[in-house]
Amino acid sequence: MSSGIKIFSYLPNPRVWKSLIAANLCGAEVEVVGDEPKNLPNWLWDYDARELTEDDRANSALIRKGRRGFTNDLYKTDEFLFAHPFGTVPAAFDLKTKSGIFESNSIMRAVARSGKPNNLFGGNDHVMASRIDSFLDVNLVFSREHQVYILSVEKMNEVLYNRMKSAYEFYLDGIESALKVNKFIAGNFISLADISFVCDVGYFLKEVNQKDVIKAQGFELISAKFKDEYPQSADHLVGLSRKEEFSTVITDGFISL
Ligand SMILES: N[C@@H](CCC(=O)N[C@@H](CS)C(=O)NCC(=O)O)C(=O)O
Repeated sequence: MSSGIKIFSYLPNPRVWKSLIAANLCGAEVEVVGDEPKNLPNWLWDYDARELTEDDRANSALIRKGRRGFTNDLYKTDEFLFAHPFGTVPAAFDLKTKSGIFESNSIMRAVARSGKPNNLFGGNDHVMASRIDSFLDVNLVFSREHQVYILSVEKMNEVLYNRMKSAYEFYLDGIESALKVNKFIAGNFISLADISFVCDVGYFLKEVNQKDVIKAQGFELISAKFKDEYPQSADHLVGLSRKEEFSTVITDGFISL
């Protein structure tokens, strides 16, 4: 068992919440370091992440062009990029080995594996563990489409909109079907599949905050009829978000169904 996990990220971040919720459910140790999104260009991205000093700013070897979600230059150490070859946040480290763990679903899985014995990730049941991973893989595709959609929301076009709509329908059709036969997404117990669902679908429903921007460009909110089209998913989302392990992590008002 590892000694715990440290996560560096912009905050608040639903992708970090996945790990914090998992930690609450399995008693794992998770430390979070970070700042508001707009401030991360003023941080040194490193195992010992911290605000930049004048010397850091003068060190051109640290400067990397933001590639996904950041347009400014970012200051990342070589050690950070060795541990995190894709250079993204949330960026997690195993506290004992300093090994890098990236992708929010994988970080959450590492947290679950580092906690007290639990079956959030499927435990010793390899088939169930793989089934949970299957849900997480589909969730990542949905979440990646969402990231592209949000980053381009002010310059919407037909192709982008239809890609998002189809990723949304694909993921939620599957979740709705799964919830028709089981109480939880992967089976009859709570798993990482449920946690990623709450964080990523909850995040997607914030689309409503962009209603005017989307409508002004001639498009409708993709999630406008979420509750009617996906009733089991909506109930599951609300039910889980009210549980203490979730509600103490999720920012107040995030899930407003
Ligand atoms: N699918 C990844 C998304 C991570 C990601 O794309 N992070 C972006 C910010 S939203 C990033 O760190 N970009 C760094 C850069 O632009 O260099 C996850 O779930 O962790």
